[in-house]
Amino acid sequence: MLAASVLRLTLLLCWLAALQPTQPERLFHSRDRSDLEPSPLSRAKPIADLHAAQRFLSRYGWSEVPSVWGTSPQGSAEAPVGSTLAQAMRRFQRANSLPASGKLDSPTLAAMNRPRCGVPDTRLPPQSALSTPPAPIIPYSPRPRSRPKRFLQMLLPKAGGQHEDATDTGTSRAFSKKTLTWRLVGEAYSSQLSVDEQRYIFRLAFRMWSEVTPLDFREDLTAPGATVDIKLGFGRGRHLGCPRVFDGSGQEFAHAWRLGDIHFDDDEHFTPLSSDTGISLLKVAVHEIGHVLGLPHTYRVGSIMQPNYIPQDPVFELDWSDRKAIQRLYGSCEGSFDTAFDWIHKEKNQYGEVRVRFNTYFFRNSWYWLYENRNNRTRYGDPLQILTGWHGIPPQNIDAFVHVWSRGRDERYFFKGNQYWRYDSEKDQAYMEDEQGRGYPKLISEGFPGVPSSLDTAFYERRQQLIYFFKESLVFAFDVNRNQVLNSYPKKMTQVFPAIMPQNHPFRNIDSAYYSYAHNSIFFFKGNVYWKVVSDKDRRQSSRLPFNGLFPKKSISEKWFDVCDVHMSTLNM
Ligand SMILES: [Ca+2]
Ligand SMILES: [Ca+2]
Ligand SMILES: [Zn+2]
Ligand SMILES: [Zn+2]
Repeated sequence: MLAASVLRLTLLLCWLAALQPTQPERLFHSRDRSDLEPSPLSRAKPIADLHAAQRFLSRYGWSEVPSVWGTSPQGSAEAPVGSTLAQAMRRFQRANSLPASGKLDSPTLAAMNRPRCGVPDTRLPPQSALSTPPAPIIPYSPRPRSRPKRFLQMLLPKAGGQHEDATDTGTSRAFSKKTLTWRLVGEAYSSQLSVDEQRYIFRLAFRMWSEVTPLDFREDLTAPGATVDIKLGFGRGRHLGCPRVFDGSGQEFAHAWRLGDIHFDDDEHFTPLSSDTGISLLKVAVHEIGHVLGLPHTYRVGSIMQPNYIPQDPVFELDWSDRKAIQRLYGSCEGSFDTAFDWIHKEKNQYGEVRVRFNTYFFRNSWYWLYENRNNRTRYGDPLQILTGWHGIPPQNIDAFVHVWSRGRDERYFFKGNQYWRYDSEKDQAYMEDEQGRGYPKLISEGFPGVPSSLDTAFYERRQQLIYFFKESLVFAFDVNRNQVLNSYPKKMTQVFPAIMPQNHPFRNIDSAYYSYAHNSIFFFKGNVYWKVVSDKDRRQSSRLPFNGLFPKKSISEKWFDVCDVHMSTLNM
């Protein structure tokens, strides 16, 4: 009896202990993953025979009669036969660099079974038998009989949200606004990565496109769903009420609707940034966003818009062709700069020889870009905040930068308002005080007597050992050795730097005067245009050119590429 009640008590205690959430975390994490999933992982059926290959060619736009999105397995009734099939096969083989036999051999099957995006590859000519959708890159049924209404809204280009692009055979569409909103749909998170991880990856993917276009992307968690421009979600098989059914793990990993939504097949093994296994969610997201923005597939090596997933190191960039393609739709980035300069530094190589190197920087508001002259683009991942890259100088709206650089001197100065800061390039921070123990920042009027405050810009002329300071329409030439403005100055900018073509001159208030070591020339920036100053080399080639003359203005974006703003919310990624 006693033994029985002890046992009962023990059982009760055990039961109570089990009820108490002593280690719920451990329990949760030790669970099998299948516990967390509504159904076991399903696998895509491999393409193994002619019938399946025919469906593949139709589904991805290679046959003459495009498959309708979400078609039933009986869709093969529409599929082409005989020579048409062989033609489609040959097209597919050629695009995949395979011998164009038109026959279903094993390399062709292997190519068809590679993981790929669900957006069809080719734009086929409209079929009179079918009502062709207005955006043929993503074929869909114009009369989806049984589909809920919201799909129609999702599929159809949004009214007023796009414009026709004349350069691209008139079929291309792009968003007409500059700031687009996006959201990872609440009921459609991936079961594989944390929600924060998913949102971070998408934010980064959008940022990569904004780094090379005038577009801005903003995550919007509050607006009504219908007003969000791009909605992203994960699903398996039949998902999110989408007419296009996912196929299980393998083959199709995602699809996108132009000017609309992006779906990811959650049966795929999506992996975060640091992983080198599975399918990089970042890479897939960048690709699908490309579709939403209006880019079709290309088979060009290196492009993010290739239809197949190509495993690479986790760090990747948008290829030159991707950047040019998106800029054909949305234009290139325009904008004025506060200042631009080359940062000279000396480097010793392995033999102890000193080499002079330089980096080009563009400053705008509180951001800066490093410009890669060799690649003719900004560094991947820029802009960055001035605050994080430059220490001890004002974090925004720098007026000017000057590097006084001669045999005995090596001094770098930033100017803002009536003050200036000296920058210690060794310590990578602004000096707190000078050799005499006087603190920075200092007044421009003290350090550079005769030079006005609130400068427009300045640059150092190394051979003459002069700093040219610019304010409004005036130029002040400052002798750094005698520490004074030359007697004959200030002068009119038009006098010191005469226009070659009459009236083609900034006249006053230039943003930046920039000596470029990459071009061995001085450039004046104002707004989104520049004037190049006649160099010695120019005068050797054409002696009639005036000394320091200004060539006619040109657009900055034609010479310096991809200096693009990103949305504030993605500035610190
Ligand atoms: Ca799949
Ligand atoms: Ca300036
Ligand atoms: Zn794609
Ligand atoms: Zn879908």
